Amino acid sequence: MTNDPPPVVLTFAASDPTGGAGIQADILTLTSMGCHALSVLTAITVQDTVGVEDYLPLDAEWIADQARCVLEDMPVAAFKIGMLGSIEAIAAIAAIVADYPDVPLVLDPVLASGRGDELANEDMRAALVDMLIPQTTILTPNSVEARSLVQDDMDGADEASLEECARHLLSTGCEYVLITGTHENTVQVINTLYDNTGVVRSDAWTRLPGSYHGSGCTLASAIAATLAHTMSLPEAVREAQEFTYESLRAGFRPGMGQYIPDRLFWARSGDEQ
Ligand code: PXL
Repeated sequence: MTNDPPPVVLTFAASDPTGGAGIQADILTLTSMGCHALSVLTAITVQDTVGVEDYLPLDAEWIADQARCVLEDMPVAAFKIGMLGSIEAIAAIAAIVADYPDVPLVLDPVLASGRGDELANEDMRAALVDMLIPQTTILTPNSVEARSLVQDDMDGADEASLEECARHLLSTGCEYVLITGTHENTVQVINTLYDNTGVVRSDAWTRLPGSYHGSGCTLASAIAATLAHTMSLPEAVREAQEFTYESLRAGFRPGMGQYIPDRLFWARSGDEQ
């Protein structure tokens, strides 16, 4: 154990009352990985473990005020951005993170829930590409989101390979893209990290049988945590995937829908009892 204070990570995300995804997932993940979470709420959702019923974006000024207030008080070691709720929110957050160019930024482009409920419209997708991706250290789309993000301004996007999507996303200004392969028709789940030189690393994971709520939020927050602990980016991505995989493997099904990852899997292991 060390007495060093935990690194501080600011997450911009929406509330998910199930505790599976959203800001609740981020706070759990960051805390479990030894960080202190600052949590700026962007929207409120109404959902259960089966599906999203509705959402209410918060006023962009309220989002900006929440962030400015804590940022003037505390230095942060990383930013993580999840569901945004509105174009105005994207613009407000883009203006804030622009004031902290040296702080690593993990952008999880939340376009839909794992079950396909839409959480961002076409204009918001364009705003993400224009205003936030150019400031992003690492973008973490799943393969469906990666294809969706390039579909408006890439020739032949429909037939593009994931590598071509990654190359296009990198050309819009982020430093790294990690495309996750849960939705691909492969035996194992293959997650691939790209930068401007091509593939940086590719990790294959046993495909778990359940359907999980909040796996993307967990992975992106875990990367923010490992970066905040000053790991190199490829190592940070590897470590974050291990944490996410263990959380999913320990997942539980508290309701009638999807499984929820157990971000505190290590605290509940039976070894010491
Ligand atoms: O997993 C993406 C996601 C992010 N944020 C919120 C969500 C979801 C998926 O349902 O509800 C608030």
